[in-house]
Amino acid sequence: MKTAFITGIAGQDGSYLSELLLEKGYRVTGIIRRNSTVEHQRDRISHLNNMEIEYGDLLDQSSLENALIKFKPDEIYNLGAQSHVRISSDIPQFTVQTNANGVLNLLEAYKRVCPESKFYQASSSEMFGSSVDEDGYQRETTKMTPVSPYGCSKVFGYNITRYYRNAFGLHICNGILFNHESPRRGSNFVTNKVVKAAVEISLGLRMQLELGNMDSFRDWGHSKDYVKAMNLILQNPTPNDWVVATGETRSVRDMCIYVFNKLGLNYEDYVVQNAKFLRPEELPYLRGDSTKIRTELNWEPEYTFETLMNEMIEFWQDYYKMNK
Ligand code: NAP
Ligand code: F7E
Repeated sequence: MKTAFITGIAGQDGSYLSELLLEKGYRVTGIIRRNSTVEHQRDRISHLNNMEIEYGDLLDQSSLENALIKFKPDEIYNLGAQSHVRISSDIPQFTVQTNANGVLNLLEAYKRVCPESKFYQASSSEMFGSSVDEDGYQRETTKMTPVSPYGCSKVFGYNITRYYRNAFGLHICNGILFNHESPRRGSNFVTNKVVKAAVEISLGLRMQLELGNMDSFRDWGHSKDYVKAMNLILQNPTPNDWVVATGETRSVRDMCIYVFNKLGLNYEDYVVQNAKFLRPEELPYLRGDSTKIRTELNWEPEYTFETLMNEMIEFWQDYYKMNK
């Protein structure tokens, strides 16, 4: 039985990855942060049994070392992060400490305690920032010109993991994942914010939805498909870096049109812009070329944009049926 150790285990991806690895027969372990209210902290993983979870923090290296000594993992998935791009400009230092120094803390603990394990780093398409190749895609070779504290912190995580791989011969891989969503996505990210609000409007529970920039484009996939890629990436005998994306891009406006139409509504009657949701610098366009992982590791997403959105709509409709 293989043991996996996951930081960010109670986050969106951590929860789907835990499900996948439990199904595959792994022993699943991880850390969660201390929080002043414990009630909702494990909501995304409370349906899963047999997980071994300790308190720990990417900012507290002793907690990372203790966890690795205790669990002796074969595979480490570093998913813990301050993952909200707009909020990263409100709390830039915390973002960089967690997403950059936190990676270094975990790498040092890993190198000392269990260097024979494999290490997955959750890198992001936000690292490409304003760079787009001439054919309109971002891929493994695209220049990285990040446009947010979050993007800058992830570029550090990407470079420092590559350094540890090259310098110390460690089995470290980066998944450069484009946006991926699900009903478990935090509802201050745009997909779940739009779907939740549109369902509430359709049920007469609210009148309006305030958004920021509706003309930025994103390549949206489903978290369930993307955690399969994370696991596949660590099974490849040679460590490497991989872009994971659908290859399709849509604007926030296109997404609103789809979701509101599906509920029999016209988004223009309900959506207004509020400058507080605009970003100091916007990343206008993301579209990933995932040819490498598709051809070399046979990864294919099962969800389409439409099935992803439909699942999220159904989730909120069921939620309000149960919580009238
Ligand atoms: P998420 O739902 O925000 O989960 C992040 C997790 O990290 C949360 O459980 C959070 O715990 C934990 N965390 C935050 N600060 C921490 C710290 N100092 N020490 C330990 N844990 C900490 O994000 P996600 O969507 O699952 O994303 C997973 C990873 O993939 C992140 O690294 C993200 O940056 C990266 N990524 C995501 C996407 C995407 O589209 N979802 C795309 C590319 C890359 P709390 O609840 O206590 O804050
Ligand atoms: O924004 C626009 C916003 O916050 C998407 C993270 O998982 O993916 C995610 O980062 C777009 C942006 O995700 C609102 O300006 C308009 O153009 O859902 P988001 P993100 O910033 O792309 C990357 C790959 C990650 O790695 C990150 O961890 O939607 N937008 N109006 C809005 N966005 C939000 N959140 N709220 C609005 O009201």
